[in-house]
Amino acid sequence: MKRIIPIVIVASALVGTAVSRTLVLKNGSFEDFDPNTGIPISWIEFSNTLVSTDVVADGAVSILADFANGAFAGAFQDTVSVSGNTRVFQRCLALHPSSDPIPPGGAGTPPTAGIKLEFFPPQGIDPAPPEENLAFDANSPVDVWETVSLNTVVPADTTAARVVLISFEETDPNGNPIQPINGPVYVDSVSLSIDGGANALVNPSFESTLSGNWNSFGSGGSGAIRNQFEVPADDGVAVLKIGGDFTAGATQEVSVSAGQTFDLSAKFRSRSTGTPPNGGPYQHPAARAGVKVEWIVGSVPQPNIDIVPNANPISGTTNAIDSTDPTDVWIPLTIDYTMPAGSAALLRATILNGFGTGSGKVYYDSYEMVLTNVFDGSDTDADGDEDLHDMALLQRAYSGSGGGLKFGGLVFDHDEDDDVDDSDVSFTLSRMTGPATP
Ligand SMILES: [Ca+2]
Ligand SMILES: [Ca+2]
Ligand SMILES: [Ca+2]
Ligand SMILES: [Ca+2]
Repeated sequence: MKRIIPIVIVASALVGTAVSRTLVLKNGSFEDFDPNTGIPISWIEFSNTLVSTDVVADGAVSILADFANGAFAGAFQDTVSVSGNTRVFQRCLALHPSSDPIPPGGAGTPPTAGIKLEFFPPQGIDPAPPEENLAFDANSPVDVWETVSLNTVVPADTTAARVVLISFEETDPNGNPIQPINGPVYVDSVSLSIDGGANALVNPSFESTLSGNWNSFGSGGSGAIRNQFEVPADDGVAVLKIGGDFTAGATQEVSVSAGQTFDLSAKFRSRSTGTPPNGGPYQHPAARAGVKVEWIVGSVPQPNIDIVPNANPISGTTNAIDSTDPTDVWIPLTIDYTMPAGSAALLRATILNGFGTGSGKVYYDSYEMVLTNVFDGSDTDADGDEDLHDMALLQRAYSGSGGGLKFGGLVFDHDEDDDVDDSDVSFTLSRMTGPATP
């Protein structure tokens, strides 16, 4: 179970402005490792990417991705799930040695190494339960339009809503329809007002073809279709007809934001003429129809921030090195990415050596990844507090004004000037919370 990071949306961070930070990457200096295997704790390695004492930027070991035979080599760590507008900032040091550097690649694709930020479906951010008003049933009068409405507020973390016009039909234990067979239900004049605005639905009166806006659902021949002439429309000339022996209806998705008022209504009608299931009254005592909303948590951003050429380039981001970079020096790599509005993802941090032809070694050390504007202060272990555990790292990361960033400093460098100095210490100390869970 991944920890859920509660998202507090604050004015977007600007360089030079003090911003709060949460460190979400564990063991980024690779100092904790299994002595029998050389695999660093909290990391999943591939192609024998193990700790090394050959060259080190912080502590006693780095991690070596040896691109020896054209296979990708590296390691990754799944961190936390976040939703839209969260800023993700990664920093890592990489070195390729003059004794076995990244090769130029010859006629083939030049090999590349670097850090990646990969997006997977969010974990632990579950959509809020659906809400519904199924007020139309066998007791509703026939041959007149009845209004069914649902008035609610968009729940937290929600970025989209699926409006559902539905006829809910019970079945017997074998999944067969229950007698008496029901007649269809007709729908017209659907209205969705978000924060009191104009109708947010496309084709709300079914005057146009349904394809591309309303999606029919239902099994066993049940479903929703556009209909004219069977009943007089409430608006225009066409209505939606939901029919068949099983639960069926039509859906349409709209973008929403948490906290917005959500006022949905639609007109429902059944008819006295004809014979079920194609006509006749909506008569089954257990059947009911109405409006429903299913809440949707954000979509996963695409594509990943990768080391392959021209992969989702981000302004201000340098996340890859190749044969043209100097050898035997630690080169800083960064990814500075803000999750798009309406998105959500589990964030995977990856180091990687590969892509292209040839072989070469790359060492990595001092890998940090922070979220900004999630926690007001310096939360070094993503547990939602700033306590003495967090303070213990401040002393280690202190570098003084202009002193550069030591490993562990990224979560404390609130003014983003690449040091941890007295102003960063003041910012941090004034935001002590004590332990969130004693
Ligand atoms: Ca290290
Ligand atoms: Ca209509
Ligand atoms: Ca903490
Ligand atoms: Ca600073």
